[in-house]
Amino acid sequence: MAKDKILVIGACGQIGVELTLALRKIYGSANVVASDLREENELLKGTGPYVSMDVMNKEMLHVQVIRQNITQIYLLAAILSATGEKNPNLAWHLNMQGLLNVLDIAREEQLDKVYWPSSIAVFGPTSPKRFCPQQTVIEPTTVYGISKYAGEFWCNYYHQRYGVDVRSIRYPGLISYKSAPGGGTTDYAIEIYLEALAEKKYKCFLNEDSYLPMMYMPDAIRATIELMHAPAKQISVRTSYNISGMSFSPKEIAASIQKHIPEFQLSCESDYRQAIADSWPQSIDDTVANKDWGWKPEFDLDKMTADMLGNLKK
Ligand code: NAD
Ligand code: AKB
Repeated sequence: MAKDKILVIGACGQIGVELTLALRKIYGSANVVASDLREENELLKGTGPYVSMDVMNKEMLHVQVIRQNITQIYLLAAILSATGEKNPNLAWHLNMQGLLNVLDIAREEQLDKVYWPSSIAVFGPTSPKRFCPQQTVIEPTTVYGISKYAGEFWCNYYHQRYGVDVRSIRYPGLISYKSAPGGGTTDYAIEIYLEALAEKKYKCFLNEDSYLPMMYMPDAIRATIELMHAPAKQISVRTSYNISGMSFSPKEIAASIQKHIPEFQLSCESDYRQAIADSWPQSIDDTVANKDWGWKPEFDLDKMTADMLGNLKK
């Protein structure tokens, strides 16, 4: 069997940097090619091969896949919820065409596996607010959510029709300290830690009681790798899996920070992102991911806060 050779597209983003480093530990540095439109991220420099590439340029992507003997693609390039609402056409175009380019090449070159993340943004105001199940009413109201839901069905289609082994997770809002977030509604939960350390206060763009599903990056990276390593016969969902980490509001994350920085103060002034947050569920039911491939989160809010603050101080 051919050796695994992975291409990560969007490797310089919030997830891409950490996922690329984790994959390089598993598969060996030379076997994980990082790629992005942007300049190579500082944390990736010297850790393995890097190519500058636009996922919208299908020909160039195809050449790279053949030239580098790629067997798996992790596609992370996308426009997230808040930025998407500012430029809906661009978000739709990148989020759809980027995925279709990758799925087509995976089919033509008979790649072993493809990973593509969806989001809790597929859910809309008519979905259940609490413990939102895997299969339910799904009527997204953001362009980002619409593109993710359509993407899920393209993944399912390429699997059913062409046998492409494409796997996907609906990530909650991800919190991390290594690379900056890319324009999401849940980004406040990263900014709050940075401002707590720098200014001892933070003005949040969501109301203090806006509950959202969230996850610490180490759990998200582990979930991704566990899903990709699971035997194909265990994967019953070819659209995208719900996974859950934790749920909290700005008021609760502030209280968790105050256990370490008692003088920290939260104020709130909601903007256009409030409507996006209000359209999403507050918590997620991940029973199916747990049953199929054993998913279980490790981090709760207080454990994440201690780890975030400890690492940011360093
Ligand atoms: P990000 O914005 O931080 O990173 C995306 C990367 O893609 C950037 O480095 C960007 O330069 C690159 N990119 C953009 N256009 C490109 C193009 N045309 N060609 C090549 N690269 C391009 O995003 P992220 O937070 O790392 O998210 C990665 C994926 O995970 C996305 O699909 C996103 O929807 C999904 N997701 C993220 C979260 C989260 O909280 N971060 C939650 C749910 C789902
Ligand atoms: C966003 O807020 O857009 C992302 C997501 C939940 O997909 N973090």
